[in-house]
Amino acid sequence: MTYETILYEVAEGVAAITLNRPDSLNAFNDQMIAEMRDGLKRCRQSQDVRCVLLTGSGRAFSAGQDLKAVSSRSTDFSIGEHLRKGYNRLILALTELEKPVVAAVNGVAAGAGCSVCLAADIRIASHRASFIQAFSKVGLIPDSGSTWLLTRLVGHGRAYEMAAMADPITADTALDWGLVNQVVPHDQLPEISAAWARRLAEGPTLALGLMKRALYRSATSSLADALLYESHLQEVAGRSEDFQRGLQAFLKKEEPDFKGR
Ligand code: LHQ
Repeated sequence: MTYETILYEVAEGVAAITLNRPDSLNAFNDQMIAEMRDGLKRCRQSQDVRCVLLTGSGRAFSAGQDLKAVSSRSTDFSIGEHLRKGYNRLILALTELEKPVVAAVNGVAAGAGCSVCLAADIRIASHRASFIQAFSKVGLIPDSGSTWLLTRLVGHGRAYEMAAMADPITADTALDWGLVNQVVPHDQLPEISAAWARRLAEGPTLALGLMKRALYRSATSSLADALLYESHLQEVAGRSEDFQRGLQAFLKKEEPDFKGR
């Protein structure tokens, strides 16, 4: 698939996916959802990709669903079907990808654009970034995973406030609430987020993928189940080449050269 609404580049183990419809603040139309899903499939399949870096071109990360595209649909357009066939699969492609996903939030992330941010594993925000659960402004409820992901990140009270009020949350407040990992000066965002992504890509990415799976699963399991699941996944990590490399490097007092296998 050739892409018209996203940019896709791989370098140094990092696949950079840039949402690229800047005139509409990178709002998602059907084509952009499909291209992003295809890009994530490539990331999953390629051994050259050990980390994904998401960002937006222009002044926004993403303004969410393209509302102009929605308004031009016929009256029997089903939002539920649209979500099930598009965004739900996109969000699961991000959260089930067993590779770290970093979002470099370069500007406003609204509606489903905010949900996509929340589905990343690490969020680095420009000081110009803001987060808007814009759904209620158009009479909708949070979707594309926001009810689940946002509540787990910031708790019910703040999630409800964001969803009901739909006010922009600044980067500094987002940091204070645990919604982002770091806030950086706008002009340093590309460099700093790329450094995070490269560092993750050089890490024990097999283990980073397994821990992502375990962390998501822990949200819906008992402690006893989590302990059992950890022991299964640790069995896998413990048989990896990376564990041997890590162990030998520790004994030799060297930096490990992890391969992600
Ligand atoms: C846009 C959009 C946009 C199209 C800005 N669409 N053009 C899922 C399934 C199905 C149905 C519905 O929804 C969903 C999930 C959702 O995502 S619902 C939530 C959808 N998103 C929103 O409600 C956010 C709408 N946008 C805004 O509130 C503002 O644009 C924000 C606060 C993001 C930015 O405000 P400003 O910085 O003042 O920019 P602007 O409003 O002037 O926008 C710049 C341009 O981008 C403008 O186009 P124009 O031709 O006039 O220059 C906007 O129309 C366009 N744009 N968001 N979602």
